[in-house]
Amino acid sequence: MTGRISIGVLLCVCCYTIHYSIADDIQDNACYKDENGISCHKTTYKLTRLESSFVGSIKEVVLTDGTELELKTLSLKPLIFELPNFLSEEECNHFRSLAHDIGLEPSQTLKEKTENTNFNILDLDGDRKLSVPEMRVTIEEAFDVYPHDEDILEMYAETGLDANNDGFITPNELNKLKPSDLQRYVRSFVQNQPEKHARLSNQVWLYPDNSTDSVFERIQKRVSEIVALPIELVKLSDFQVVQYGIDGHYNAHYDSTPVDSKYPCCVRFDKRNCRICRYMTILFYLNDVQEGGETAFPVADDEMFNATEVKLDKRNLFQKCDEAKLKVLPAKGKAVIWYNHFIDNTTQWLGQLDQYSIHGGCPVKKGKKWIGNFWIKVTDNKDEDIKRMEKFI
Ligand SMILES: [Ca+2]
Ligand SMILES: [Ca+2]
Repeated sequence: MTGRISIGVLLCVCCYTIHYSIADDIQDNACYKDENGISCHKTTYKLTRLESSFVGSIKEVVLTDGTELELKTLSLKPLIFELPNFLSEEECNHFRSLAHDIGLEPSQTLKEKTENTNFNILDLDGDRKLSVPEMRVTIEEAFDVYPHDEDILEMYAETGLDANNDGFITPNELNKLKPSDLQRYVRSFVQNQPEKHARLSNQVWLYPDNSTDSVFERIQKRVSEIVALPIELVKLSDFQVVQYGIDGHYNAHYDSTPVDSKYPCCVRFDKRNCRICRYMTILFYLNDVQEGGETAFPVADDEMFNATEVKLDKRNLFQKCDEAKLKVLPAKGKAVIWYNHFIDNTTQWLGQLDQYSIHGGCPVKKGKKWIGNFWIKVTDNKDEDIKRMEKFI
């Protein structure tokens, strides 16, 4: 068995207002702010990160167009902020109607789409056999399907995989099952159980070829100003609108991937032999949800963070949303922003993935939920990123 062992490596809730202008935070003297957002001289490009000293702090921000916003810190690990009324009612409606006109399609994760017969067997405790939870997590990671422990036992009974019926799968027992047969079993298992998919929603990419409209341009500038990143970098972002119906959810996941020298970061929509790299996520709520649909961060500011425990017990938000350390309530126009990565000290560019940034969408209980995902994409190749940014200068 090829084992892979995964080892895990005073909330102050009060309101405190700081009068603040983003201009004070702009990268350095080589950057400036005008009605187009933040611009910098290309030799000085570096990533920046907003600062916050405690959870609950509120900064009042005035944008160049006069818009007044409140930036509230929701968590430090990962660094998360919320901004009520970041989008106007009209802007929310604009994105929804555009998404509707283009047409939304069922969301499918990469693992659901592709043949996967070369997956990791997750023997988390290293005892060279798979317990029921370890098999469950193996299936979750391989196929983005979330069975319950009882489903695993049913699978053993139906396939005869657990030959000696002791609830553990040894390498010998596992060898009798072909990966392609396991994949077939899992796909047929999940067919009529939509809640056991990692993700249940419809989605559409807006502006995939960088074509844009005046509303979107306005939002890009607003994002650039708020997060104090160059407008040219913000313009490299992807924007996706997602709609969740009743029971619609997205189990906890990372929006980005750990640094890995074997796989470079993907550029735009080319997803072959590369990994997805998104420095920041800016999530917009495009409507008010009647009930449910919170954005959950299972381990936000969790002093007891343990990567193995996250894998085993914290990702199934369809079942366990209430156990999340932080749940953000949807509200039309609100933006939630967080950092998926740290900044690399040497390059001042994309650094390590923040393991605390795992998050997802709780099931919608009543009504519909519409969101926009705005991902600030930064790759591990700064020079190439700058070349791509230059076409917007
Ligand atoms: Ca084990
Ligand atoms: Ca056995």
